[in-house]
Amino acid sequence: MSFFGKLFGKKEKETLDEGLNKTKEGFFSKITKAIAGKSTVDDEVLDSLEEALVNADVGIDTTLEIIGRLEKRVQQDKYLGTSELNRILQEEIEAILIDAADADYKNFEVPANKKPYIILVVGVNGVGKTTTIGKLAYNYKKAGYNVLLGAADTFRAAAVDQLTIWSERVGVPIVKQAMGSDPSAVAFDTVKSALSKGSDIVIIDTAGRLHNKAYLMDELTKIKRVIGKLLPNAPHEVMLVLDGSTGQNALEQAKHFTAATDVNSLTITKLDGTAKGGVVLAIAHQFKIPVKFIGVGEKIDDLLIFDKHEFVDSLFKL
Ligand SMILES: Nc1nc2c(ncn2[C@@H]2O[C@H](COP(=O)(O)OP(=O)(O)OP(=O)(O)O)[C@@H](O)[C@H]2O)c(=O)[nH]1
Ligand SMILES: [Mg+2]
Repeated sequence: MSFFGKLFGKKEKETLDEGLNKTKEGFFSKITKAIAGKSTVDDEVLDSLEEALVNADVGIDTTLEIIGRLEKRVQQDKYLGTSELNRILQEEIEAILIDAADADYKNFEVPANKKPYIILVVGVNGVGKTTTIGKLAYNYKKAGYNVLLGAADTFRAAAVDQLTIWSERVGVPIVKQAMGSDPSAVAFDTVKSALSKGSDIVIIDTAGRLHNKAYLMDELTKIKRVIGKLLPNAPHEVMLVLDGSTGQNALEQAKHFTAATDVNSLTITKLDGTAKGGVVLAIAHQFKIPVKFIGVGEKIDDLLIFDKHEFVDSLFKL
C-alpha cells in the first residue's frame, strides 16, 4: 500500500510512468538480459544482476546492498525462481530507500507550528532550482497556502527575471532587489515581509554559480544566519536540488554539498529524458536526508512527491 494512497492520484501516476520511460527502458533491458535463460537465482544470475544495476546508474554501494539482501532471500529459499525475482527485487529496493514520508511532513504540506515555514533552495548552477521553486509555489498555493518568493540569486540579472516570471505565472508575490545586491539582504527582506504579511511559506532562490565554491558555501551560511536572526529555527528546510540526468555526478554533488552545509531535504530533477534515473535509488539509499520531490519535466505540474513505493512500482512496470 502506498503511504499517500489517494493523494498519489491517477494523473500523478501517469506523469511518473511517463517521466521514467527512458530510465525504465534502460533498467529493464539490463535486468532482463541478466536473467535471460535462467530458471533459478544462482550466483551467476546475481553477478549479472549486480553488473546490470551498476550499469543502470544505481551506484556500487547501493547495488551491493541490494545484492546482499537478495542473497539472503535466496539462502532462505534455495529454489527461488527468476520469475519471482522481479517482485523480490522490488521489495528489497523499496526497503532501503528514504522518501518524503521520512520527512517531517507529507505531500504538499508544511508543519502548522512553523509559520512562516522557510525553505532555502540550494544547488549548483543549472540543476533546476528556480524551476523547482516555481513548481513548488504552484503546488503549495493549490494546497491553500500563502506563498512568498525571495529572489536571493542576485548574481545574474536573468535569475531575478526568471523567478519573477514564475511568480506571475503562479500568482504569488516576490521580494527582489537589484542585481548584484547582497543575497542575505534579500533573504532578510523576504522573511521580514512574510512576517508582516502573515505568509505561510517562504521559498528563497539562491545562486548556483559564484566566484568559487568556498564563496558559495560562505554565502549560504550567511543567508541562513541572517534568516535565523529574524525567525529562530529558520530556515526550516534547506533543500538541495540535484540534476538526475547527470547520473553519478548528482550523487557526488550530494556528497559534497551535504558535507559543506546542513541540507535536510533533496529534490532530484530532470528524470524525464534520461536513462540515468537509477541514480535516484542510490541517492535515496545513501543519504539520511529524504528525497521529497522529483522533477519529471519543465511544466508547472511536473513536480511529484517522491513516494518510494510508487517510484519502484513505475520503474518495474512494463
Ligand atoms: N526536462 C526537464 N527540465 C528541467 C526540469 N527541471 C528544470 N529543468 C530545466 O533545466 C534548466 C535549468 O533550470 P533552472 O531552474 O534555471 O536551474 P537553476 O538551478 O535555477 O540554474 P541557475 O539559476 O543557473 O543556478 C531549465 O531549462 C529548466 O526548464 C525537469 O524536471 N525536467
Ligand atoms: Mg536559478
